[in-house]
Amino acid sequence: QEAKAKGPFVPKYEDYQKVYDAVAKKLQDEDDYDDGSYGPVLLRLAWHASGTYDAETGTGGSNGATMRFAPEGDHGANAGLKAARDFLEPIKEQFPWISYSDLWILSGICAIQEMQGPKIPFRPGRTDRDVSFCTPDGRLPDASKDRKHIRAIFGRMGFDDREMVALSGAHALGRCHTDRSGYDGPWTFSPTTLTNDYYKLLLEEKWQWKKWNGPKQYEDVKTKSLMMLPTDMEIVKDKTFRKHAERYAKDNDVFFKEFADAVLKLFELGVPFTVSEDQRWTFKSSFD
Ligand code: DDH
Repeated sequence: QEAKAKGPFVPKYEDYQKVYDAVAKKLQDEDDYDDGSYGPVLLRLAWHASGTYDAETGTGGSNGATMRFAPEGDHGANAGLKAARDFLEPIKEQFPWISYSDLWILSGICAIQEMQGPKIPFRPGRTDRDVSFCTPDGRLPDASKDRKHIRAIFGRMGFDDREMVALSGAHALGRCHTDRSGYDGPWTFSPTTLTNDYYKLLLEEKWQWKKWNGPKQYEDVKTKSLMMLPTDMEIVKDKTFRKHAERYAKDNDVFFKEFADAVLKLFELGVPFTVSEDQRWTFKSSFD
C-alpha cells in the first residue's frame, strides 16, 4: 500500500494537552519559588499579555507575545514577569511548534486549573509578532488609582463592572514584591490556591493604611500579614462593584463560573482565530 504523503505538522488537542502536562509537571517540580509555586506569576504573564487590548483600534491583546521585546517587557507593570517567561523557555524548546503567544495563554490556563481553579477552555490561533507590534506604556492598571481608572482601563478592553470584579478575584493568588511593583505581601492566606477568599477578606476584615516608606497600601488590622492595593479597596467602596463582591464572597461556585467566563474573554481579546467558538478544548488537570 502506498504511504500517505506527509504534510506539515498540524498539532491536535492531544499535542496541546502534552504542553499542558509539561507545564503542570514543571509547576510541581519547581516548588521552591515564592510561596511554593510559579502559578501566580504565570497567570500574571497571561493577563498582562492580554490586558493591553484596545477595543477601539483592535491593537494589543495576547496575539503577538510582544512582551518578549524591550519596550513592552520594560514597562513598569511588567516588572518581574521575566521569571515567568524564563520558566516557559524550556517548554518552548520542547514544543517548538507552539507560538509563544499560545504558550503564555495555555500556561495561564494551566496555572489556574493546577491551583484548583475552574476549567478555562482554550483554542489555539495566536501567532508571534515582531517588535513593531509592542503596545504603548500605560494600558495596564495602576494600583494607586481609583474606580474611574479601573473602569477606564477595563472598559477599554470591553469589560463591564461585573466582569471587572470577577477578574479582580485573581488576587486570591500570589503576592506583591517590593523589587517589582514596590508593594509588599499576599492578599490571602492561601496564595497558591484559587478561592473566593479575596472577596471574603475584603468584606470581613478591617483594613488600615500600612505605615511604611513604600507606596500607599492597606494591611489587615488583625494579623498585619495581608495586603490590599488602593484599587482592590475600590471593589468594596464602590456600590456597584461591592454588590458583585458580596455575591462572590457568598458563593464560590458563582465566582468560579463568572471568573472562568471573564478570563476566557480576556485571553481571547483581539485574537484572529480561524477555529470557531464551539471548537474550544478543555484540558485535563493533573489531578483529574
Ligand atoms: Fe494583579 N497585581 N492587578 N491582577 N496580579 C499584582 C500581582 C498579581 C493589579 C496590580 C497588581 C489583575 C488586576 C490587577 C495577578 C493577577 C491579576 C501586583 C504585584 C500588582 C501591583 C506585582 C508584583 O509586585 O510582583 C491592579 C492594579 C489590577 C486592577 O484590576 C486594577 C487581574 C485582572 C488579574 C488576572 O489574572 C485576571 C496575579 C496572579 C498576581 C500575583 C503575581 C505574583 O508574582 O505572585
